[in-house]
Amino acid sequence: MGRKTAVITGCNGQDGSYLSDILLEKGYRVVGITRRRSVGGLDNVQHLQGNEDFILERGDITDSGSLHEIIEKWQPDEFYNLAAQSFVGLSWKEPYHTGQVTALGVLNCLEALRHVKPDTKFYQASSSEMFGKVRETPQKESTPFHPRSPYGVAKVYGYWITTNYRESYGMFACNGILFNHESPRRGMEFVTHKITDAAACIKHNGGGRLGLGNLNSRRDWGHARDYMEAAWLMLQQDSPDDYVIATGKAHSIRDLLDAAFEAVNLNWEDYVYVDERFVRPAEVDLLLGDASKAREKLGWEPKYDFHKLVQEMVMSDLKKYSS
Ligand code: NDP
Ligand code: GDR
Repeated sequence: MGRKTAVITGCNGQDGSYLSDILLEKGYRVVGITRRRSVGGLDNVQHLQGNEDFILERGDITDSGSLHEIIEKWQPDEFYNLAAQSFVGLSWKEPYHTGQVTALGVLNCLEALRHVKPDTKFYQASSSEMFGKVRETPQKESTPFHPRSPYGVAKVYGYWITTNYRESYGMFACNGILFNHESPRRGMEFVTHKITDAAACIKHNGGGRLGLGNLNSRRDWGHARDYMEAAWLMLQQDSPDDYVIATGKAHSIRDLLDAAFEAVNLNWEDYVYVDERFVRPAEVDLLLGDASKAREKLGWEPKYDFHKLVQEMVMSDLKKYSS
């Protein structure tokens, strides 16, 4: 068999950039889809520019014609749909846009594949946010959904339409139900990077303030690179299925503050205040995943734990300020 071609939507996002790295290391040709932007660059895939196996195509998952054309042109073996309006907080301010991209965008990908190349293996970036107001702890593949944000609701649609195309058309379509995963490539508005960046900035400047929302919520945080290895593994199995990917350990925002500020020898309580603007209309209090199925069937194990993850992010932010 010749080398494989993979299409990745959202390739300049945190996950898309790690998945591009992983697939290129495995010898794939990677076709990354990005939207037009007025200003600013493709920071997360900057290091791949010039690699002849990494091809950028303009496209938008709300524009089905662009997807048809790219699939027709590249005839992918695998298609990873990572594109989304992925920020939960914004989804209350832009619920319609979130639905168009995060829910109906998935349908556009599936329809384009069904018409043009239905044997392509499909990965949908589903989310632990679907569990929302959790019915059991830890959450596993069989746990019922109760989303708590327009984002979570949109992801539930994406999950079910992926399942439906598997059941209706026999497509090789998988849902990765991924719990929070972070890295130095994480967007700055997510709480992990907001905190590690602030710790580094306050250390560098000798002072500053950090406004946050709810300090009591708990999340199961892992590293994006580990989680993208799991996404790849899902598409290498004999049959399509859905998998929870998580570390099995939950920490609060306070724990995150402890770890990040400890890494720069500061006490976060001297700098942090609660800013109501970051408190959400409905909160997900606790997410904790049980990834037993992925461990058993995929042989997947995370390499990073919470402290190693926070340490890597703080060190990367410190480097940025001192350079
Ligand atoms: P990011 O927000 O970093 O990346 C999302 C990417 O999608 C960005 O590159 C963005 O492009 C692109 N995008 C947004 N709208 C469109 C559109 N209409 N057409 C084409 N591309 C678009 O998210 P992550 O990398 O963190 O997450 C990847 C996926 O996994 C997302 O679907 C997210 O919802 C999901 N997920 C993430 C988890 C996490 O903890 N990180 C956990 C569970 C699920 P641009 O750069 O132009 O904005
Ligand atoms: P989340 O990530 O909503 O879990 O979604 P985020 O980092 O935004 O929030 C985590 C928790 O921190 C609390 N919080 C704050 N959050 C932000 N962003 N900013 C703050 O100032 C702040 N203060 C407290 C939040 O209320 C929340 O409880 C992420 C995204 O990557 C989704 O795309 C993905 O599906 C889920 O993880 C799993």
